[in-house]
Amino acid sequence: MDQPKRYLITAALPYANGLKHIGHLAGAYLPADIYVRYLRAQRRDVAFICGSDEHGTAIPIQAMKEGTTPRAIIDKYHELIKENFTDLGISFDIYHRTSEPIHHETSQEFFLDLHSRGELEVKESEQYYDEEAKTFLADRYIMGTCPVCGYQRAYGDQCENCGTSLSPDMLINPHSTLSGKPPIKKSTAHWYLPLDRHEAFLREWILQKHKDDWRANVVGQCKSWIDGGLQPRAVTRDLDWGVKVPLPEAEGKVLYVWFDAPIGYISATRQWGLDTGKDWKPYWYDKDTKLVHFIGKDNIVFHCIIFPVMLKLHGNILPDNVPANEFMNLEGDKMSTSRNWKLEMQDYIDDFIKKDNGGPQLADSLRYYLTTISPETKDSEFTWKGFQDANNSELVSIFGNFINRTFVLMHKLCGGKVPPLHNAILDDADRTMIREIENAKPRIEALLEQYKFREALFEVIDLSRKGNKYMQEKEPWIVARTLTETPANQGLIDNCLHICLQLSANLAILINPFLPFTAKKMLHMMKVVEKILDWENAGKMNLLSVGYSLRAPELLFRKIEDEEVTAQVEKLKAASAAKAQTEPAPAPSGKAAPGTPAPSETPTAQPAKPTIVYDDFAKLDLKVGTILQAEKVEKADKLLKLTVDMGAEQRTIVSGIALHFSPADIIGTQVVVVANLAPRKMRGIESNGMILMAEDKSGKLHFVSPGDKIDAGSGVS
Ligand code: B3M
Ligand code: ZN
Repeated sequence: MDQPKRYLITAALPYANGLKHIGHLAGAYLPADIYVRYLRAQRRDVAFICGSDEHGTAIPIQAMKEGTTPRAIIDKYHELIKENFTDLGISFDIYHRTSEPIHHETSQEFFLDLHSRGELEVKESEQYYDEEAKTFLADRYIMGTCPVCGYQRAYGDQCENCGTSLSPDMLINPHSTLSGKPPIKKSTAHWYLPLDRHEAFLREWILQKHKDDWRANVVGQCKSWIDGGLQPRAVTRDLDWGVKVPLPEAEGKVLYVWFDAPIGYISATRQWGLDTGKDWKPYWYDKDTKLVHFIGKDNIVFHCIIFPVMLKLHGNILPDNVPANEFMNLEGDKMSTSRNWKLEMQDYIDDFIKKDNGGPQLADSLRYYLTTISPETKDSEFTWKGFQDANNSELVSIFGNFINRTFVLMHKLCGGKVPPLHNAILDDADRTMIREIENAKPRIEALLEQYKFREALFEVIDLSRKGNKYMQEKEPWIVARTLTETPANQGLIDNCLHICLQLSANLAILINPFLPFTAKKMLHMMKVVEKILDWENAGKMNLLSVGYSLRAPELLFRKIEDEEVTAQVEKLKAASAAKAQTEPAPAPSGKAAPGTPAPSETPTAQPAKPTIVYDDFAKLDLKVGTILQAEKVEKADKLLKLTVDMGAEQRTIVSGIALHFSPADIIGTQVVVVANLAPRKMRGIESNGMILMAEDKSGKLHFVSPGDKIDAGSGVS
C-alpha cells in the first residue's frame, strides 16, 4: 500500500454553546487522537485539526438562556472545552475558533469563489418569520413537532429525539422560540448549493469508489440521501450572528453555519501554517494528502455529501475516509443534555482526574473504557459498573499487573538490571512468546489503519495477557529457590525476565496511541527517551539493553472502588431528577439521540402541556381503525404506509413506527386514530390521520387498542 505524503486529520468542531459529554469524546475526538498518535509514532507528516464552531443559532440561543451575549458564550465555552480536551490527552495541533477573522475571510472567499463560478443559485422563497421579534426564524429559532417521531420540541434543522435532519417547513405546529408564537411566512432571498447537479459525482465517488473501504453505516446513510433525491441546500440565513455573506445585495444575511463550519477546518489549517511556518496549502490541495474526518453519525451528510461537493467545486482534495461513529448511551438511556442524563468531560475531570488520588492515569482509564466500548458499528453503552470492571479487571489486573510483576521480579531476581538472553537454553514457551511480540505489530497496525480501534486495543491487552500467562508458566520466583543447588538456573530466570522486559517496552509502544499518559510513565520506569515509542520499534526484542538499570516499579493504574461507582450513578439520577422538576417532561424518545451535538433547549420554557377544558378535548375526532395493509416507505427507514379501515372509509396513514414493527405483524391490529388531523405529506405520500402510540420505559412503542375487537369506525371518547 502506497503511503500518502501527508495526513490531515480533523475532528468535528464542537459548538461552543455548552460543555461536551463523553459521547462526543468517544464519537469523534478520542478515535481521532488514537489515529493521530499512531501516525505520529510512525513519523508521518500529520496535522490534527479541531476548534470551536462558534456560529449558528445554537450560540445566541444559549446566550439568551444564560442572560449574556453570544460573544461571552463562545469565549467561555471555547476555553473550557479546549482545556477539557487537554486534560484528557487529546493532542490537537491546533484548536482554532470560527470567530477568528482568518476564518471569516477564508469562508467568504470560499463562498465568493463558488458564487463567481456560477455554482450557487439564488432563490426567493417564503420563510417563517416572527412578527413580534421582527426576525426570520432559521434553524433552532423555530420548534415544532417532528413529523417522523412526534417529538414535540424538534428544531427547524433537526429532531434531537430521532436524529432526523429537518427543515422548518417539515415541523408540525411550528412556533417561534423567541416569542413562543406561531410564525407567519415572509418572502426572502437565499443562496443555494444545488446538490442535485452533483448526483452523478456523489454516486460514483461514494457508492462505487468507497463502497468497501468506508464503514457500512456511512455508505448506507449516504445512499439513502442520494436515493431520496438531492435538493438544492440553502447556504445562507437571515441572521445577525455568523459570517456575513460577502455580497452587497445580501445585507443582514450570514452564511449557514454548516457552510462555514467545515471551512473552519481549512482556516484552522491556515492558522496552524502561520503558527508553525509550514506551508498549509498542500494539506488541502495536493492529492498526496490523506484527509480523514472523524465525526459522530449525525454529521455524516455534511461531511460526506455537502462539504465534499463544496471541496470539489473549490478545487480541494476530498476526504479519503469519514469514520463516523454511532451513539453511546449511558446507564440504560440515551445521553441527553435536556434531561441531564449525561457525563460531561468536565465532571469526569473534576471527580477523577483532579482529585487527590487522581492524576492523568485516570484520563487513561476513561480513554481505555471508551475505546473498548467505542460505537464503531452500532450504538454502545457506558455504565459505571462497566467502567469499573474494565479498569479493575483489565487495566489493573492484566496490563498493570504484568508490568508491575516484571519490574518487581527484575529488581528482586536480576539486581534491577536488564538480564541477558541465553540463546542456548531458550525453550518453546520463550520462543512462542517472542513470536507473539513480533506478530502483534502488523496485526495492530492493520486494525488501526482500518479505524478498528476497539479491536486494536483488545490486541494490545491480549498481548499483556499472554505475558502474564508466560510468566505464570515460567514461575521465575519458584526457579529462584533452586539457585543454591543449581546456580545455572539463573539462566532460566534471566531469559524469562529479559523477554518480559522487552515485552514491556513493546507494550509501551503499542499502548501509546490509546493511553499516552501510561506510555509516558512506562518510559520513566524504563529510563528511556520518547524516541523508543517510535512505531518502527514495535516487534523488536532489543529495545532495552542488557545490563541497563531500570527504576523501581510504580503502579500504572489505581482501582476504582465500589463507592465511587455508586456515587456516580446516584449523582446522575439526582441531576436528572432535579432537571425533571424544573423542566417539562420531554416527549417520548424512540431511539438514541445524536451523540455529537450538545442539544440545547429553547430559552422560552415550553408549556408542560397546559390544562385544557373539555371543549378542547372534544375537538379531537378519535376513532377505532383496523390496519388492513402495511408497507415500508421507500427511502425512509422509520416510516410505514398503512391502509386503515375506518368503517365508512379506508384511510392512508403514514406512521413513524417502522423501527418497532414489521409490516406483516400488524395487519389486523386495531388502533386508535386521530381522524380529524389535517392531512400532511410525508415522503410524497399524503397521510390522513395519526395513530396513537404508547411508549414504554425502554423506548418501545405499543399500539393503543380497544380491549376487545370492535367495529372499525367506532368513536373513542
Ligand atoms: N458543530 C455540530 C456538532 O457538533 C457541528 C460540527 C461541525 S463540524 C464542521 O455536531
Ligand atoms: Zn424526531
